[in-house]
Amino acid sequence: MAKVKLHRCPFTFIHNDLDHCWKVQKALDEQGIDYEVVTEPVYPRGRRKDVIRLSGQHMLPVIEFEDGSAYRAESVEMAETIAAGGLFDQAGEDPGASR
Ligand SMILES: N[C@@H](CCC(=O)N[C@@H](CS)C(=O)NCC(=O)O)C(=O)O
Repeated sequence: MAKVKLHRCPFTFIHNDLDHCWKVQKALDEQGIDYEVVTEPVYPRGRRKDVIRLSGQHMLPVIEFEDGSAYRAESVEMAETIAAGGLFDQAGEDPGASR
């Protein structure tokens, strides 16, 4: 299976569902999806240049596919999509479509 990049906040030590990035990371783990973590700066948000380039907005988490496309939605929806096995259906989609 293709590897994805999880662009997430730097608070990687928080392992509970109050953290939006962890929620999505946990879903990737549970599905056995191979991923690389890319930690993004907290402030200023304008420093998240890759995130903005990929998804047209600055919120995290964002998943980057090998084809350079990205997936960003509310973290709950992202986690549900991943849990349902639908992550790779999002590749090549407009990342703003479900924001
Ligand atoms: N409601 C959003 C919240 C996402 C969110 O707040 N993500 C944090 C990182 S865990 C973030 O990007 N914070 C920086 C900011 O608010 O600019 C979701 O569930 O996806």
